[in-house]
Amino acid sequence: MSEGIRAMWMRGGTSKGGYFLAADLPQDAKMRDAMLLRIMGSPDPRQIDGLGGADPLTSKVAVVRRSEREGVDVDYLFLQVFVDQAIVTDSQNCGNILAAVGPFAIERGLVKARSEETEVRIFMENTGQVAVATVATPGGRVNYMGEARIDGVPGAAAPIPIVFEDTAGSTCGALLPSGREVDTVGGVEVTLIDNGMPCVVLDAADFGIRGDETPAELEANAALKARLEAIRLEAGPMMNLGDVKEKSVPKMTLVSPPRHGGAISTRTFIPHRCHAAIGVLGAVSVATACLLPEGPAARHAKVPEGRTKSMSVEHPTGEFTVIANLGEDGKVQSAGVLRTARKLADGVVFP
Ligand code: NQM
Repeated sequence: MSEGIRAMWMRGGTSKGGYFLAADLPQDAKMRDAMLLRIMGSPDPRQIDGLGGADPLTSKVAVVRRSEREGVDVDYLFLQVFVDQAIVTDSQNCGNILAAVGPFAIERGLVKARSEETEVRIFMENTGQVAVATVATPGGRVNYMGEARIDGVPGAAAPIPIVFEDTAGSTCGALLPSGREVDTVGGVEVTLIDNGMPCVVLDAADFGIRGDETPAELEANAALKARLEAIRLEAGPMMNLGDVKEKSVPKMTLVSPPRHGGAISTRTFIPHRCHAAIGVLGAVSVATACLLPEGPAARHAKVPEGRTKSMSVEHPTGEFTVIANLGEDGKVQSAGVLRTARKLADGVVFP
């Protein structure tokens, strides 16, 4: 294949990847996935023959199209391209890559920019929910420069606030797919939860670790990784996800007491590498677990008062604030997050 494919390379939040118009990719999913593996250079731990960055966080793809849905601007399909296996999966969503979908849609002319700010309503195909992103568009053009900072990304950029609604049970069909706040899996108490991202919440202390170790330390702990994977494989069917051996969900989040004044401290395996920060919808799900009366998160969480809760989820490179808006029933109705994005390259890639 020598003909190039049009793509934009972008950082979205703390992730990075290729952004494609759906019409520019093969319509057949098998052909599309084979092409994306070639573009990223997978399978290969170094992805030396492609554009992937040898890390799950930089081996990601957004496929975007104009939406035909009422009240929606664009449809966004997220694809995770595995680094060292020939797998491309749509079994998870990604709230970080989502952050650059608004700017991309405006740049490609799918959404007309207004002056100052443009609201982009994005249907997330992986999970079937809508996210609303606000993009800075002074003079009708996307502006990436600004003063907003997010932990895990050096420097500052234009803020992209994103609001999620109705994310409960996004993939698992229910916020608590087992019907319980606490289950015992692999001999430890866990919370199986999905408020936008299927997550298994575990108490770091149950694994003989503090919970504030570096990702490198945790990744070097083979016994920990083996135990987490055994729990994950058992949790998959309990979460209505079936056999998760070749899926990137559920994520495995180890929680411990907050160290820096936040609500909770986290270390998340996604699921085989330890995240340098935490995923967006992963953070929303873990923040929601903190609000349950029982479970590993509730054991350690410091929850602020009020119906609008600013929940600071601590992670290896700082913190991630989730603004959780609770309804009268005490359940999370919507969640707001702040992300930034950057256009890195625009051109033609050769599969
Ligand atoms: O949870 C990594 C990321 C993600 C996913 C992962 C994400 C989310 O940081 O919404 O953003 O959990 O695989 O990009």
